[in-house]
Amino acid sequence: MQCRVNLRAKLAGGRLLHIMATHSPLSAILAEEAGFDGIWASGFELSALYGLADMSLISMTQHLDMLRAIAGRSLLPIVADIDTGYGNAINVIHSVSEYERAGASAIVIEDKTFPKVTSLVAGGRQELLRVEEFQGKIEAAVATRQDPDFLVIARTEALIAGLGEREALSRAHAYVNAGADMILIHSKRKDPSEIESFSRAWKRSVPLVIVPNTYPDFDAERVRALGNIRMMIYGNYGIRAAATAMKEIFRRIIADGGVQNVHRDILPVEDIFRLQDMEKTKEAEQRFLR
Ligand code: SPV
Ligand code: MG
Repeated sequence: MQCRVNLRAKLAGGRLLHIMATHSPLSAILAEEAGFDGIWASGFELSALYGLADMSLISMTQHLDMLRAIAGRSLLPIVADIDTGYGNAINVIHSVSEYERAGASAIVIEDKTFPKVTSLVAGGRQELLRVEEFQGKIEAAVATRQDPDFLVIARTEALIAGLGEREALSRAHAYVNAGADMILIHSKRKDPSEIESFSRAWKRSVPLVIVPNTYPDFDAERVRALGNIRMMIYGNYGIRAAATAMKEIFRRIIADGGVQNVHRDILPVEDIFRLQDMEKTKEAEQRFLR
């Protein structure tokens, strides 16, 4: 049996890791084939898949079910976006054991209050937890994990909430002191200035994670130059890519009055059979159906 790639070992290799957002096993298979280092089990993407706002409306069970399905079809390490941890430190204890058992290699937990509001929406209500309370949640996550290689990544939304770099740094220090393996620093500025400045000011050995959704020009070369960012999560690119393709093809089918043109521009069904592992199923039919 093949084993899942060890994320902590991959990080120890020293390379900047590229983690692709997914919302389904199919998108995870495509991310693996494209060559990503890991998968982001994104709360935003799964909410969007259900046609819902990313505001703690998707339950832990729904997110876990999808993560299990993804883990069943990809051996890439999965970084689980558990939002606020579904409640207080007691909820975090329950979620960490569930996510670890489901096959996640890491969780990202953010310092917002439950229910959360998605980070990037204009005018979003962004309320942060007291530092001590969030430290308790990190400590609960660290104490609960069974596998020492399971990463607990603390995400501060201080910049998203407009509280500035001092507050972001002070929270990041407190979260490292509570045992976080990495710090995710999120920003919704259209340029990477906040992230660059935070990264330069960050002197701890614990590495940083970023989600360059609103500052897409910040590419791997620029990120590597800073030296302490070790993971880039492409936070909503899976669902946006899927929606872009569906929107355009659906529009053309209506405009053309049929599928006579679009069929040339989309994957043939044989490619979907391959993604479904149809060959293996046919072999099993030959062998077992009598
Ligand atoms: C997600 O993908 O669910 C994220 C990233 O948390 S963002 O939507 O940019 O906050
Ligand atoms: Mg999220």
